[in-house]
Amino acid sequence: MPSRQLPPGQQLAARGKWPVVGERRALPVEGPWTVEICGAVEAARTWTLDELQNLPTVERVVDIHCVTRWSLLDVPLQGILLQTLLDCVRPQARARFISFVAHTERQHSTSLPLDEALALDSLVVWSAYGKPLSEEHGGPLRCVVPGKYFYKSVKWLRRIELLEEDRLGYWEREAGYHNGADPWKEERFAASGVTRQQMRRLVESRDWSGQTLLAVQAAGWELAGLVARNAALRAADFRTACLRDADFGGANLSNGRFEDADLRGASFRDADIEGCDFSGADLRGADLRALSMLGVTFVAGAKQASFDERTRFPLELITQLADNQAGFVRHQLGNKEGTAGGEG
Ligand SMILES: Nc1nc2c(c(=O)[nH]1)N[C@H]1C(S)=C(S)[C@@H](COP(=O)(O)O)O[C@H]1N2
Ligand SMILES: [Mo]
Repeated sequence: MPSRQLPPGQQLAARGKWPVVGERRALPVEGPWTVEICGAVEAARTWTLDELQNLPTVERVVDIHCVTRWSLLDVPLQGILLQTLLDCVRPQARARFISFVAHTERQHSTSLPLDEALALDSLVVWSAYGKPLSEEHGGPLRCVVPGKYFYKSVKWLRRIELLEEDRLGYWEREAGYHNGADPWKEERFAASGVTRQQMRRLVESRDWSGQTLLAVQAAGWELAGLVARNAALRAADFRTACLRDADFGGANLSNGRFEDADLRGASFRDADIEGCDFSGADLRGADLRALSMLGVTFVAGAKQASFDERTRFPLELITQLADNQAGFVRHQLGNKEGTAGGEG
């Protein structure tokens, strides 16, 4: 068991598995990997990976907390402190924010107040668990900002910019991720952008297909037969709602709250349900052939999701669940062997 506590709402990732989240690869580079520091600094400069590795390196053991609710404790890393690099370029007095930019198609980035990034002992890292970082985890070079949700840790780090004004990162801008990102305060998502009037209209129409509705507050609502195909519904609150036969096919429901919801006959086919909480939900006859099950909860204390022989559950996704969740699901499906869960 871990010696330290997990932040609220987090669970340990399945043993020995480090999930891959977001982009999976960098753009190709010619020659050696480089990283550049520019912007509000006295002496901008670029290092090759080799040159970096000849600066004073550090080894750190850090905890990783993804906003989709999985955590890894005690990850041994090797790299260099951000402070060491900044000492070389000397930030100007007007530099108040720092932006980390990836070498990827969408120029992925994230940002932090400069003083926070330094106070947290941010690292630029090339090795984890004693091995060079794999490409999917950001190799050859990524950022690790301990003490923030992992979306503040850019993979394939290519450029560090010192800024006077903040520049929102990719997830913060496109997905409404909270710019604070403190896992101990559960700063997961910025507030909902949906007005009450909009919500009333949505409830009447029952058709949310293709819409982007961040952090919808629909706890306790009567939404049977809702059609929300391919909708972007991150961080929705559907606790105790009636969602019988709802169609969430292809929707993005990451971090959704479905505790005690009535989801009989609902479809999550090809939906993104990472970080969803289904504890106490009625999943009889539901279709859970989702894209991924990372960080999904089906049981919390006495609150258990109910399955029946018509519940469709892809067996190959069970291995993505935390150990206790996987155990619970196996038990549920095992009780109905031969009838449910034959999607493996
Ligand atoms: N370049 C880049 N960096 C990124 C992301 C991304 O999509 N692109 N996703 C972030 C998110 S949300 C998380 S949780 C971690 C995932 O890192 P991992 O795949 O090594 O677990 O990377 C972060 N850094
Ligand atoms: Mo994440």
